[in-house]
Amino acid sequence: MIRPFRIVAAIFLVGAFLCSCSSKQKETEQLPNIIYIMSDDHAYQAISAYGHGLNETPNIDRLANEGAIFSRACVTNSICAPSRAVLLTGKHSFINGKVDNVQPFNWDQPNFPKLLQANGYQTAMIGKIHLDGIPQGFDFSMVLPGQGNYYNPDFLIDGERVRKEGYCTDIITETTLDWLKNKRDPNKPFCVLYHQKAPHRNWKSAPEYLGLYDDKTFNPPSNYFDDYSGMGTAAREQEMQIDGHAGWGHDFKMIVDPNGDSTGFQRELNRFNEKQLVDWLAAYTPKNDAFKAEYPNLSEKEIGLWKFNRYIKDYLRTIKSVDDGVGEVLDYLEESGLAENTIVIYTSDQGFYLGEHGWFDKRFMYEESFRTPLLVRYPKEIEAGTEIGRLVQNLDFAPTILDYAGVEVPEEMQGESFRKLVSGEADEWRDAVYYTYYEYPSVHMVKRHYGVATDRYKLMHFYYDIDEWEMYDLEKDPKEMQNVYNNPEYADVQKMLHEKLEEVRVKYGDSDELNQKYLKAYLDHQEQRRNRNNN
Ligand code: SGN
Ligand code: CA
Repeated sequence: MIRPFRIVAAIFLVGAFLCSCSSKQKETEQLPNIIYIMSDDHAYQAISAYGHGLNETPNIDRLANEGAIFSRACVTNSICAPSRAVLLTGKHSFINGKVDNVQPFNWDQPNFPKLLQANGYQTAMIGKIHLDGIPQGFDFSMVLPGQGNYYNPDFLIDGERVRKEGYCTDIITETTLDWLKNKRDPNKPFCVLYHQKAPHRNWKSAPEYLGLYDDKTFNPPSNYFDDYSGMGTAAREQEMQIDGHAGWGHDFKMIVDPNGDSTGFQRELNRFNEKQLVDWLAAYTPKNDAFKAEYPNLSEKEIGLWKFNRYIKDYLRTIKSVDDGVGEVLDYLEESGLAENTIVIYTSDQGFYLGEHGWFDKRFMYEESFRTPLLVRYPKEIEAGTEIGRLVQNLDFAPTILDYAGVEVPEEMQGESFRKLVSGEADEWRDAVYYTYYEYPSVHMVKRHYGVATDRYKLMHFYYDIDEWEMYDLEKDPKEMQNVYNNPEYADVQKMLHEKLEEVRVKYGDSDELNQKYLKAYLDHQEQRRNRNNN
């Protein structure tokens, strides 16, 4: 005979077992939070985890040490606003319509934050978005209008313009932390887009880092004095040389140039408060005076090297504040117990030239601006120290984030979720990516082009006012110094790349007709602007 208390005990035990299972299940089914950190123009060469030895970014490096680092993450269109439109929509520029910094962006189209919201997420957008109109898909938004300012910037808070005293990078970090700590609903999963303006031109450092690297001399990349003899017309005709197109005032922070002429930089200091101005002048005046005293005796090469140093130091100083902010956010996740269940992504809207080919800026499909840094930490799924060398693209962010959040990825999104790639479960991955660039004629004069990249090769077509092909073998020529298009040794590769290019253009829905359509819209827009200015 079974005694009643045994039956009760058995029921209790089974019940307790079921209960513990379902609470475990609940735990594993808990939706992850997402912190998507994007800076503006942050070259992978300036993240110490990438091993270039330029600077130290201990906090961003934590993501690589505790998660994954991608060595061949790239963008579809290496310029700011289009990159952000691709991030939000998961569609190529020629499909979402935001092909360059001047065309309007249609916020009414579907985007991943809207889909997260519809699935119970709380969302926020803090920092630079560079897309006109009130951001859609966010419970809270505080964005810089356009490019924004480094010092005492204006913000649009849910659409209302407010000036904030202080340094832009710090304000964006503080606002993000405040939202995480005090504003969000702790019962909902969250997704916050934490977007820095830094290290965008013109690289104004925080007051505390104005003297950082003063005691150091940086060597430029080996192709800093490139004469472009192995490249094409587009490389020769750009306007983004540090030693050539960067200005004494705006870029090199001189109020009076070495020839004694006013640079106009003084005007940029009007935004500073008294303390900021005093600190700024105390830091720059002695450096500028010392250079001007030496200037008459310097060779052209020495001046070129000085310019590189002024540029890279200012650029890296702004990154120091970005890295500090990442550290504060990661510390908060640890302290609050959120770290385990929060996916942290660090990336940039594109890469940047740190003197390679003599350049600053981006836009080209050459490696330094085509690629972008990408680091992802998610302890539940990603092993510490993971390295991913496959071609992932900013087109993949929307589908990846939706995948992690358990939201069905809409058919119309063109990227692929890299969730399984990074957790080590994917058997297959793409072998080619597609690239387009449209903003020409414009600042920096990088010609219109499109192209295809595989793990080893790249094929690009520059069009509109030229018709030139370029092809590079990244294994033999990682710095892309020698165009091998029409080199008979590469005849088979060239044929293969043309086929691949055709394949990706068909796959994503691009064509010469679309290029003509966007070209016409761009030229019309320029003409309208000229007419407005003349009237
Ligand atoms: C500004 C910069 C350019 C930069 C574009 C686009 N000039 O015009 O150097 O290429 O933005 O950058 S500056 O006078 O503002 O410094 S983007 O990141 O917004 O695409
Ligand atoms: Ca940018």
